[in-house]
Amino acid sequence: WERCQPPSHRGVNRSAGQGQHLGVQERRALGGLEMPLARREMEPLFHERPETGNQYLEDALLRSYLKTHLPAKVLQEVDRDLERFGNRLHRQIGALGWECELNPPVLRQYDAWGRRVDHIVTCSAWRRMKEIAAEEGLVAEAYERRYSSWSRLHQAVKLYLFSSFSGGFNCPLAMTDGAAKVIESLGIPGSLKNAFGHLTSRDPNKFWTSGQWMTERRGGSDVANGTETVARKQPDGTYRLYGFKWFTSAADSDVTLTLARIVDAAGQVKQSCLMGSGGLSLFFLKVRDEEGKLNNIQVQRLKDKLGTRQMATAELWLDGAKAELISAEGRGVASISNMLNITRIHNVIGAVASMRRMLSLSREYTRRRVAFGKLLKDHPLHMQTLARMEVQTRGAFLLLMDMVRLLGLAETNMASEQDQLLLRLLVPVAKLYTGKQASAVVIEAMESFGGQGYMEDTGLPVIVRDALVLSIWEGTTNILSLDVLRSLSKSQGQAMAAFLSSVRSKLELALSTGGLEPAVRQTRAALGRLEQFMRAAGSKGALTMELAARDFSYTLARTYTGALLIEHAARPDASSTDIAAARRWCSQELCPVAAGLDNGSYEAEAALVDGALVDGASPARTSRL
Ligand code: UCC
Repeated sequence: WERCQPPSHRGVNRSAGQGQHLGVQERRALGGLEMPLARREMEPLFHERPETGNQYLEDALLRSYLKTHLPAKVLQEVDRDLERFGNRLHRQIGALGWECELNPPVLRQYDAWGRRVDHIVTCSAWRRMKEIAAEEGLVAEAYERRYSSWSRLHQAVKLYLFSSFSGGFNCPLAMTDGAAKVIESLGIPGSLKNAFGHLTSRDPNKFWTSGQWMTERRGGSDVANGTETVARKQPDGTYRLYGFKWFTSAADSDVTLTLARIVDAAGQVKQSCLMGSGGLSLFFLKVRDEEGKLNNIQVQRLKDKLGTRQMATAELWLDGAKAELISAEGRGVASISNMLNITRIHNVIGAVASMRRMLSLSREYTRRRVAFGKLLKDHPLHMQTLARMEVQTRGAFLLLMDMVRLLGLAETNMASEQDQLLLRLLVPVAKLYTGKQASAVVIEAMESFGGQGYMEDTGLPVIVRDALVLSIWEGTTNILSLDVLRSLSKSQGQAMAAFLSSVRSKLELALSTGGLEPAVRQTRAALGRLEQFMRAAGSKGALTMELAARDFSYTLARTYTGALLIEHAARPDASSTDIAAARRWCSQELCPVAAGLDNGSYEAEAALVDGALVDGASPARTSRL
């Protein structure tokens, strides 16, 4: 059963008689038509459904990556687990994911007797996903660390396989993982031990999911200035939160982390909080009590979103919700950034998974669909389009793997200082770049199905809609570009040095591999131009770096990914397609920020023209007036 396949209870079951129709179609394509025209006109149009199987077994790049990097013993166990999981996704989980799509959550605000209940009603498949997530250890795996630093990678690979079949359940898992990470980074204080146990449990009866309530009515990027929620301390040391959370994803979660400003009895923000970023502090709270009653929270409404409709995103009033302060006062943003970095990694997982899923289906379709007398796979232009998407997807996949490899090292105290700086830099780089790649690739892949790709009941538009959020939530492309700059300035340039040295050492290893010379040369040249840019930008003001932030981040993404593709293609058992992928990736503009500097895009004057262009006014005309 496949999500791409329309479910039979929607009235269309195409599996019966498939072979017969293929024969008809092929005969028609080859000109061997036997039917009278009138009959043919009445005959329904049958397209071949793309059939994919075990996504783990069918993912050659994933398997070659694991074989190259995992120690033999770990590989053996992980391989067995992933093959089993791949079968489960194919046989069971995919169908549940589609059920989640067909039965989105609804808000039941009142019971039959007029009492306010604010019950978010989810479907049984969504609830089953929660159990499966626990059974499969989709969060637990990362915290048990049975494979030391490789546990994080094992977990990430399972999530990558799960993502496109999860019916949106990857979202609460991202936040649950982020919450567990925050609690772990606090040293698992006694008061949160129980919660940590639930969030990382493999027992479906104990497993909890977490939300991440950050966004308020005044906006989601500038969290410090947008947060109006206040926290009042209670005699027992807990707090009561009052405010309005405007976007709360997976609002059916058991617990959440959220931000608020601590105020005194007179409603004044405490002085100690004003020291930190925006005066916010981080709180943990349970959404419901033991009897299932909401914790002084009202659900105003569910959001009407373009995609991720399987998952309840709500507007919530906090009217004295009982909460526990878990950060130092005023250190809320810095503390929740541990969660953000994890959810951003999950975002990358989702991005790569959606690209891979669409491409798998698209590739399959080329082997079945006949047009102009031959299969799509025999049309060179069609295959060129798919090959370009494949190169993007491979690059994004290797970037993801490298990032989770570094995360695994950091979490097991095996990361060097350079590794840690690199990880901090790569998270926003990968999040912003793969978000954009995913949008472009899934839309292109949808087009590769022709009109069929646009049909709801193929399931393809769902993947497209769900992928479009990836460049928005968890920080938009520009916000993430500014975070790239933040990570560089915070490390006083050390993160950049770690980046350059890592790229160079990957290129060194590839020097003796035939066929990779052009790619190595292009990447080196890009690094040289990047360094030139850094020197030139260093003598300019902050505006230059702000205007360059997006192009600069794209440059980091492209050069680093190029180096990873080269490294992968330089291994002894690499294939000719590994080399081709590296060469193609590196033949694009790897250093767009150098071109932007050369043509003055980052000067104050350019910013004025940007404004005028957007306003629709001519600067010359404006100045005459
Ligand atoms: O909640 C959402 C949807 C949930 C769905 C999740 C599913 C995803 C999985 C998908 C699976 C397919 S969306 C809402 C998400 N919201 C955001 O991402 C917020 C976007 N805004 C930012 O990221 C901004 O850059 C802010 C809020 C971080 C900027 O705030 P400030 O106050 O201007 O930040 P500061 O003052 O620069 O930073 C405050 C402190 C600093 O530390 P100190 O004080 O020690 O110098 C920063 O270095 O926080 C530190 N910091 C960080 N540290 C800030 N960002 C980071 C970071 N990323 N890593 C480490």
